[in-house]
Amino acid sequence: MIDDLKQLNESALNKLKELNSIDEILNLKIEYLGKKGHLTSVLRNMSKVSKEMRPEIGKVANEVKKSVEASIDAAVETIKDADKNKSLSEKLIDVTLPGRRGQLGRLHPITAVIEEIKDTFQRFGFEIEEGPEIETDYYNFEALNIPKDHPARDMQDTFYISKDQVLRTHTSPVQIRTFEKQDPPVKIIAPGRVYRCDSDVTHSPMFHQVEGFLVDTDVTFGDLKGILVAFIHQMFGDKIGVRFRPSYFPFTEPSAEVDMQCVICMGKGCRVCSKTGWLEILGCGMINPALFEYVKYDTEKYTGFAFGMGVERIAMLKYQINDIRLLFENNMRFLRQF
Ligand code: 2NL
Repeated sequence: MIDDLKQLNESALNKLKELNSIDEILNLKIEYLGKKGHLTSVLRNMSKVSKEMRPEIGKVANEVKKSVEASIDAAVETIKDADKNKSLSEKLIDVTLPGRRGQLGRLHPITAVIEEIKDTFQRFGFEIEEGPEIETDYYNFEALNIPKDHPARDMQDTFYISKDQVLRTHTSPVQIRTFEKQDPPVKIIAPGRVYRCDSDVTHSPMFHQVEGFLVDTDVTFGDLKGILVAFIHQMFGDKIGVRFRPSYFPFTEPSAEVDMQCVICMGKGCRVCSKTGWLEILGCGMINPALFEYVKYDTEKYTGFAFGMGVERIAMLKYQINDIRLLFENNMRFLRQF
């Protein structure tokens, strides 16, 4: 029996050498050491052995069991180690390589300028209002005192959606809508997209406007001048000169255009300001009382001022951009400069 056990040991170890998968090795373990395995069947003959021999055989059987077990465990470990080394060397990571840089986003220059204008007026106590980009003829023209035969109403200048609907040509309709739902005092900034049928180096069919207005008792042209000069100084520095020139808008009376000293040549005269030393930056005026009739404001009690500016024009002056179309091409090499 001792020979049987030794032979069993040897055959198990020989077979083990041939195996190279963990599954096969575990099957071998069952085949030799399992309940119905070879070792058990050898030991079944124990009853035929003399009592004196039994302890010796038991000892050998134990040794064989331990030896086979140890060899099997070692073989399993070897295979596991090899698998691990293989997967480590395949997925080799070079920890000294520099990391991938995340793309940092930034504001579009138009957005940045709108935010700056909004911030400035919010500090002066103005609130922000927005309105629809598709407007009716009434809000875009009629209630703003723009008569039926005014050139702005022409198909050449305005995008008509239907006989009565247009893409708003200015943000002024927001002001009418605000007047309708709110009694004075009102102190509002209305930023947004507007549309005009026009396209060249300084005109885009879609552009951005910021309009502002203030209605209260005792509002004067002096209040208007004070607010706008403070605004321009905030945006372009308080050394810059500002002047008001008489002008005309259907919705304001009196009206003025506001110039600031050229930011490029500081008033000396250059190509950007056509040698005048001045740049036009916004339009403004005292709200025409005719508008108050539409929204049932008491014209004896209230006066107001309003102003409007083109955001693209301000961005072009601030960042010295010479073609408006650059602002809408979304060329990353252009946008990354701001
Ligand atoms: C410009 C000039 C201006 C206004 C806009 C306005 C709106 C209402 C009543 C009175 Cl509801 N005025 N808006 C007034 C004066 C000038 O814009 O050059 N914009 C780009």
